[in-house]
Amino acid sequence: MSVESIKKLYASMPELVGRARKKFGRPLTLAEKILVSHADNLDTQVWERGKAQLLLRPDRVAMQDATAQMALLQFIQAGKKKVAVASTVHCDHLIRAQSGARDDVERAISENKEVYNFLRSAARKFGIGFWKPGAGIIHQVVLENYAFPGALLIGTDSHTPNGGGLGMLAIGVGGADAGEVMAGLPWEVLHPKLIGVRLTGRLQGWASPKDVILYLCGLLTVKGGTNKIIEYFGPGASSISCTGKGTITNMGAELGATTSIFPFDEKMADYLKMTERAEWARLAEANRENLTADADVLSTPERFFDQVVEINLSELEPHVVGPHTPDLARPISKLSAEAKEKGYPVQLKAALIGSCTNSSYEDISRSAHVARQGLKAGLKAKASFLVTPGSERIYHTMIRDGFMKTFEQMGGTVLANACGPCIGQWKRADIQAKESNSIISSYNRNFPGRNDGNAETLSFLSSPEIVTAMAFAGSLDFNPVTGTLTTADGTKIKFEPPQGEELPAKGFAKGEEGFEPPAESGDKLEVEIPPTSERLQLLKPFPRWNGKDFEKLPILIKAKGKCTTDHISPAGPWLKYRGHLDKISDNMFLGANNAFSGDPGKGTDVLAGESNLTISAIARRYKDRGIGSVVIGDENYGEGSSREHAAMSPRFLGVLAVLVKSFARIHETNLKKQGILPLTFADPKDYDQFESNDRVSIVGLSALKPGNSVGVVIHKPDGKQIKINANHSMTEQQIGWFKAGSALNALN
Ligand code: MIC
Ligand code: SF4
Repeated sequence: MSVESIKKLYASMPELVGRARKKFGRPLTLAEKILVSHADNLDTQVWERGKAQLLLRPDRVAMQDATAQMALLQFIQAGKKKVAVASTVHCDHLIRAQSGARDDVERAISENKEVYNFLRSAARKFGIGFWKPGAGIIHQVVLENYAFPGALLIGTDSHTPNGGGLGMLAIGVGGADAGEVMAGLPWEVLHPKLIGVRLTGRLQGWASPKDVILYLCGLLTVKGGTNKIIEYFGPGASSISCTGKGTITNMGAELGATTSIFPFDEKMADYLKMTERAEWARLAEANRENLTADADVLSTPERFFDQVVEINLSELEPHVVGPHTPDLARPISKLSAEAKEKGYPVQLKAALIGSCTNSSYEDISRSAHVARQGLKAGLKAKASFLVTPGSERIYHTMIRDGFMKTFEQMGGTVLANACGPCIGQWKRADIQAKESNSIISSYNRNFPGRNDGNAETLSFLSSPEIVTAMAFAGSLDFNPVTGTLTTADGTKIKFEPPQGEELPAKGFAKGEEGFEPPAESGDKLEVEIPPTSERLQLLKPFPRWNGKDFEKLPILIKAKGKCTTDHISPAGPWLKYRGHLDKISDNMFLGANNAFSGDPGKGTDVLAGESNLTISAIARRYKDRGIGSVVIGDENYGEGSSREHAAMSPRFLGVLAVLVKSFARIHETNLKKQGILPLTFADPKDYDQFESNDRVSIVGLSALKPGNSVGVVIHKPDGKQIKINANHSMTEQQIGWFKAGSALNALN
């Protein structure tokens, strides 16, 4: 961000915030101040939480390599010469963790050459900054270089809210949203409701910022934040480091929240100064009033938030969540008994720290303090111990301050500054295929199959310091807060609570400069896509709606239980096809549980009566016959990531409507953007009415209006018809996308 653009935003805020206060007739929360300061038109905008669509002007767009491919392919379709908003691409998701940082980055560069060349050439041509492989994980790099209090950023990754730790609204979106904003359009989002979280007290002992969000995951559940912004405040907020705040806002994605934010404070100013942005800190200090909530909001929050939660940090215990979902939370003191009761494998095969969520200097120094205690007592890690630094700065500071050596001495491996095992880019040799086993990490996601492609891996999440202690124990049956470990000579050791520093006393060490600026003028530059590429494919527009109702469609799959984007479009080995819609579509629903089949990812071609086929194979057969299909789903369908492949593949393979009990925000928008009808049952119990051989009609489509319900007819094989109602949340404009075949078609 240039200092000029920050000055410009801050100069505009007092007037806009003042005008909004008058318009609303009340004081404002911080999130509201930032929203009104980024309104496309403050006066014509309707401000109704949970109802209105906001049209906003983001300050910046960030894209990671796995989603940037589709974002840029869609931007190219819009036919613009240059991006209209400051934007960056970050190469982090495609690096596979195998044998350590240096080798892994080199291997990735050769394996992903075509993709990196495409991203680099497109970035150069269209005026986008490019962070090369190994430079760091998108959210850390954004925090270190671009995030600033009061800003609005959108990013093609669900953990973009990490920037909320630095007082900004940073929001995860699909690639189509990013493409449109880069093309100069305002960004549209449902006006979120507001949850206020009031923090008091101060974290003690083993408790860390991670525990704030793990506790909240248990309290609010993975659906609890949908279409809501979580705004933290209260005296406890300023006791948490800036990067600790980032951990908390990052993982707000696990609550399904639109984003999370902390108010500007000294910790943020310190972090800005430490990352060579003292001038930004000074500007923010001068604009403090607009970077925090109004006084009345702080004193009587229940009048201004839709929901208020109180957390006393002094009483917060370290937590562990999982397996399989981040909202299965308990304090660590309850873990051992629960593991035994539920029959989880107690042995821990791997302990992993770092990732975009938890690789700050504070995290690493506290973990190293635990590691040193174990080493001093003569212990070595019993589980395989992997460390993922978030950025070049962190990596080199870890070497300089001796943390790296400590982790290696305990038997750990330091991986590349990239997503690695967090996104399934992890080549494990320590377990057999489908072997049931437990692992623990300081990451943010733990859906089945997420880390190693094995749905039988039970993945637990905790703070990095707890994970480090657990690496020594190699067992879920250990509570480092109260328990002891026995060393080789029989002595017992009890760990002291971790100690660390929030920021490095000597400043951050500098790594390699991983940034490549765009060309002055991109007019004569070409975007590199080899015509025979297996990794990239230019997009063809999806067909327009033919104006007719959907008649008697087969059900492609009835997803049962949790169906995240990892179930719909798994990552890991499939990441390599993120730029090739046809190829990646072979992964469609591979992880999903089908109510009509015993095997995940499998189903029946009901037209041919043939079972045990992959869902994508069935969809391809229907498509060849020119027949569309519907998908039925459960609660919070599409939870998890921002990957729009989970909407594009179904669209590409002929899915016309997705009918579920409820949707996760980003996925619902992605479906709308790609021209699929996203519907929710008026009565969730209707989910039970759908059987394998039914056909489904969706009727009255030409009368589609905002707020209207839609008729659905279930045709039973014996000719019986059941009529039910479904709702949609489409605006007039979004109905236009549906009719045009996609949002992009509607642009042209
Ligand atoms: C994730 O954490 O699931 C990812 C991988 O970062 C995704 C994006 C993707 O699928 O590329 C996300 O969170 O949006
Ligand atoms: Fe990468 Fe994992 Fe962070 Fe997603 S959550 S950006 S995969 S490190």
